[in-house]
Amino acid sequence: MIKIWGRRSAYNVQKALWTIGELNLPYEHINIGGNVGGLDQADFLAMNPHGRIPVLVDGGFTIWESNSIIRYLCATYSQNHLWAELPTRRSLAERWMDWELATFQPDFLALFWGFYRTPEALRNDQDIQHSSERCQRHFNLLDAHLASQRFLAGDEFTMGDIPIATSLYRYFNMGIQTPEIPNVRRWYDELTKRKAYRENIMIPFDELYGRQTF
Ligand SMILES: N[C@@H](CCC(=O)N[C@@H](CS)C(=O)NCC(=O)O)C(=O)O
Repeated sequence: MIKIWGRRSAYNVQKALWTIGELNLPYEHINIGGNVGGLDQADFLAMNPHGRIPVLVDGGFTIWESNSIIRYLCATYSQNHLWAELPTRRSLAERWMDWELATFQPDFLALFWGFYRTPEALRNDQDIQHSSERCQRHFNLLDAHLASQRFLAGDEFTMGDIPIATSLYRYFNMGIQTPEIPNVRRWYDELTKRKAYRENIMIPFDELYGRQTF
C-alpha cells in the first residue's frame, strides 16, 4: 500500500495526490506539516532529510521531491499512459515538469505568498507587481504553446500537465488580475472535468489567507 505524507493544502503534495487519483491507486494519507507540524521529527527526517512534504513510500522504498514522485508513480503504474516509454515522447512531458520546478514555481509561489499569504497591511505592492508580471509572461507562453495542442505534451493528458496545472485553480481564484489566456482557460476547463483534479486540486484554500507560517 502506498503511503503519502503531507497536508492536503500544500501545492507540492497536491501534485502527488492528483497523480495517485489519476492512477486510481489505493493509498494511506498521513497529515503532517503546516499547523500539524512534525517535519522536524527524527522519524520524518529519516525519510526526507530536507524536512519537506510530500514524501511517498511504496513497498518500503522512500521518495521525496514532488516531481520525482510523479515520475515514479507514472513510470510504475500508468502502463504507458501518463508516462511515455519512448524517451523522445517522454521528453515532451518532462521539459514542462523541469520548467515548472526551476522557472515557473519560484515566481508563482512568490506571487501566492506575497499576495495571498501575506496580511494586507504587510504586503509589498512592488514585489507583488513584479511577480505578477513574471507569472503573466509564463502564462502567456503557456497560452501560445496550447494554441496548437490540447495538452502540454501533445493531444493526450500526460504527467507533463500535472505540475503546472496544479497552480491553475489558485491562480484563477486567489483574487488577482490575470491576463487573457483563452488556451490556458480551455486547458483548465478540460482538467476540471477530471475527477482526480476536482478532488485534489479544486479545494478551498482560504485557510491559507494572510497566514505567513506554513
Ligand atoms: N521541491 C520540493 C518542495 C517541497 C516543499 O517545500 N514543500 C512545502 C509544502 S508545498 C513544505 O514542506 N512546507 C512545510 C509545511 O507545509 O509545513 C518538492 O517539490 O517536493
